Amino acid sequence: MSAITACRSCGCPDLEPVLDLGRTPLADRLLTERQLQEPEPCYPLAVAFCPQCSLLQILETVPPTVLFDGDYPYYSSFSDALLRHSRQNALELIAARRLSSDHLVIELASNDGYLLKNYREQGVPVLGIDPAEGPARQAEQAGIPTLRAFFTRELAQELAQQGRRADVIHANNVLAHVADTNGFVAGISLLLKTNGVAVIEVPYVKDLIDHCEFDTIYHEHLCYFSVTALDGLFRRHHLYLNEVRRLPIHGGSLRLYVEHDERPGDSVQELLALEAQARVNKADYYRDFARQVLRVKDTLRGLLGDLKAQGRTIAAYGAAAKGSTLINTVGIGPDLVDFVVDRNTFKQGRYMPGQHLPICGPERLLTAMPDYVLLLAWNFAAEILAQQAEYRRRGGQFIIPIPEPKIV
Ligand code: DWN
Repeated sequence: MSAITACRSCGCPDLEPVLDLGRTPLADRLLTERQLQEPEPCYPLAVAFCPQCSLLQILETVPPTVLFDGDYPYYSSFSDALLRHSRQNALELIAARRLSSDHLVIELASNDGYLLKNYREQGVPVLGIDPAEGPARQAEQAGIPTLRAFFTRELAQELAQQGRRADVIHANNVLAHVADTNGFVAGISLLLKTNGVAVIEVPYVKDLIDHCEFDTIYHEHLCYFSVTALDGLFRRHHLYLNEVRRLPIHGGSLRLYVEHDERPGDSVQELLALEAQARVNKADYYRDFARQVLRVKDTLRGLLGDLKAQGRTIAAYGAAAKGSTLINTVGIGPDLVDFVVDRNTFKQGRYMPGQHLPICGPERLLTAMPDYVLLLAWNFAAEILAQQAEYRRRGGQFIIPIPEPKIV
């Protein structure tokens, strides 16, 4: 573990502190019963802004081999909304670029094959790259060839030398996770064919700040990107952001279309202008964030405390990484919440980091009928509330914590 002293992207040493969330456990390190007895490592979680390239970032770097080991519990395929989102993305690219058996689509951080399976179904050759053993195994079982590896400049070089350059590279929710930001982008440049496109999704920092999504800050997420910061990062590697779309997924994301040639569409200029107007590229845009976070934390703690004082029972939904930041920074332990439910079977039977809340299957909501359910996976509120129609019909209520705690 180490703390950076200069910007992860441009190397500027004058990082300005924005928010300090204290020391927290690793958000996806769900504990087994035996591990509950062992000391749990906690790491500083502080956010800073780079005044030179505008990148928001955390200071601590936990080694990737610790974060994404054989126990990594995140499987993309547990959300129907995410599966639909990914399928649309693949089908659109197959049509737009007339992809066929003569092409190659490579996904960096391909997880359980949730996206590449759509290309495979249409006869387009694919290669997944992912270091996390469990999801990679699942992908291979679904017929997706998967290299168990972290994507680096060196790996890109190796694949390019083997003649395995890509027509399309996908990199969803991985650019922010990589410690060597520049090496990763340089690798994309090496791996992408001259007329290929890299389609990259990242959570959008403007949504994070505007909707107070502080729980999406944890050690896996090293960077929080604006279009301004991304534009500079890609240019450094002679890659160009030619189109960008805002998407609702994960609380607000950007989908970037990056190519070797510069031919920017209006969408890039529009978002750069929006960011300049909102001052996303200035430190003062982030100054009030820490105060907003404190306000949401106090309101939520107060609400849960009042409900408990009235004798109400409370559970939580979603053993999400963001849920770990929320419960550990707000201080939501077994005195407030009895259990967490999640439909990822790998997570069931384990315990949330730090607060050690037990994780069970969603059917527990109907058997225990807690009065309230704190929705830790608030980014999938529509999907989860629809699934839990029966719990709500019987009188159960959800608490949505972000951007402002509210009962629905
Ligand atoms: O970048 C990352 C993002 C994209 O995903 C990672 N580093 C880790 C992960 O973050 P997360 O754990 O906060 O992601 P989710 O997808 O918001 O987590 C939702 C959780 O809720 C999952 O454990 C699955 C679960 N779930 C469920 O039990 N029933 C989700 C849905 C939609 C459901 O219906």
